[in-house]
Amino acid sequence: MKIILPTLFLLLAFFSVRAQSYRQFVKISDKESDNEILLKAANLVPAKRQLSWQKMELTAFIHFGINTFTDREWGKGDESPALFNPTKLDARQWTKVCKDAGMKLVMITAKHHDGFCLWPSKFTEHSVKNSPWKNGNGDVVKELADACKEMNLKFGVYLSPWDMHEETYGTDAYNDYYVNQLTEFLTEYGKVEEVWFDGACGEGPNGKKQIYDWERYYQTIRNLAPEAVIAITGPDVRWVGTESGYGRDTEWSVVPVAYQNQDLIAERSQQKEGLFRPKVKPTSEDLGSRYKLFKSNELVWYPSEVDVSIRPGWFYHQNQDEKVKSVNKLLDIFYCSVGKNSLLLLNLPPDKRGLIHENDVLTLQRWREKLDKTFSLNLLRGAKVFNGGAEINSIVLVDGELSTSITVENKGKRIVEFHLKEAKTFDLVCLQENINVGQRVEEFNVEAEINESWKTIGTGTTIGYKRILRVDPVTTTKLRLVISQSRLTPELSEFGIFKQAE
Ligand code: FUL
Repeated sequence: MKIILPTLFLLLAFFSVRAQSYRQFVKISDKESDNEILLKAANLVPAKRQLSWQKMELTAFIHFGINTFTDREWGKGDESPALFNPTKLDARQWTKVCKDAGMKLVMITAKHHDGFCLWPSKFTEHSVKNSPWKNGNGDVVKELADACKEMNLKFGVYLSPWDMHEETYGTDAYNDYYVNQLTEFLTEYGKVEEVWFDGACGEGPNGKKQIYDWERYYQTIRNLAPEAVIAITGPDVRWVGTESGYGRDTEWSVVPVAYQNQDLIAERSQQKEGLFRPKVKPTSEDLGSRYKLFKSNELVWYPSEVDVSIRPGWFYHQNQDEKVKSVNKLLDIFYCSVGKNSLLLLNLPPDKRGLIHENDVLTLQRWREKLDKTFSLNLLRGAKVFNGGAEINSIVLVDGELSTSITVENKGKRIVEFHLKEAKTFDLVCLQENINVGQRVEEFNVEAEINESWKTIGTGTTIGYKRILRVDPVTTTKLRLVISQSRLTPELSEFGIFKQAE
């Protein structure tokens, strides 16, 4: 007993400290010093659902609906369901294309701003049930949910809060309608892992705008789908602020709580049809640097998602068949989203047949081939690794496992050095921080030994979940990472060098 009680006490103390320091949200009082604030920021971590979401890296958006048939980007809400008539709809083709491209989740616009529902909702007549497709017996959402299960893909839903068709829009009854639809969705189609709330908010059929009961929507999701992240006008995933495919160079997953404000998000979303250019320049705004944190009184783990379409529009338009983004453009987008501590949500809009068009499929295949070739081999495998001058187990940084990491030692400078057996040529440097314990690195250099002296070949600010630097091709046997500024001891999880496929 003498031993057990103190041990129990110690264990309890340990877990309560952990519980205190490992969390997604923290308040800051006026009395706290800058250092205390930084420590708090550095100890924030993703929730379990945010971590699984982040690790997916690539997800697919499917914009499909009445607009596909009217050739519009935004409907008006008065379209007849009779227009919805795909001739060859095959959700398995969508999931195969997504799986082959390396996507981990597929998210469908179950309802866009026009209010037309791709599933036979009990709460409205404005749905596939009144369309000629499958004589009104079809259910696009079910077909996709089933195809995702078969392919072992996660499933997500975009349910536009803005509804130009629903008569109750603009009244309290609309919040009931919306919650009913969410409930239908989250109870009848298996597991949903992302719910995407659009920022666009306009007038309904009565010319009124809706006051959304966000708290109730969120609570419904937390009750029915606790593992789902709620994105954009939601608490778990932040919209990067552009629809261009390009994220920020400095991307913090810890930001002031103010960035979760729904009105702010809505205001910055596109508010006019056809306006696809970013309202916020991707690099113009610094969200989570020290200066921003010091002025804030609440901080939160709120990671960024980059959404972009493979075509100029979100919905399919035949006249954009030749405007599918090129393989190189998509690679650039990959490096500037996944490679900059964001997740990429790439839109692949099915055509009037109900299939992802051949041009999009071909581009995606080529894109995937290039990515696979590029990342098939981490050229650092087998290298000796030195942390603060001492040799360490060489596997940890190349094992592809986020949760295994090293604490980068501070011996005057924080340096991790790599010695290769033979010279290698590379033009990509890929770094990951162990975000299980937080995001900490604020500034780093990558240096290579060239003609017996160290030369900086790349520099960066944040790393976070993943940072990929594109550098001029370098051939060397020795390279090192120098972390010049960090909020707390950096925990480096992965380090890789790769050569981009020709
Ligand atoms: C925007 C919408 O207005 C677009 O139509 C599209 O759905 C995009 C993903 O979000 O806010």
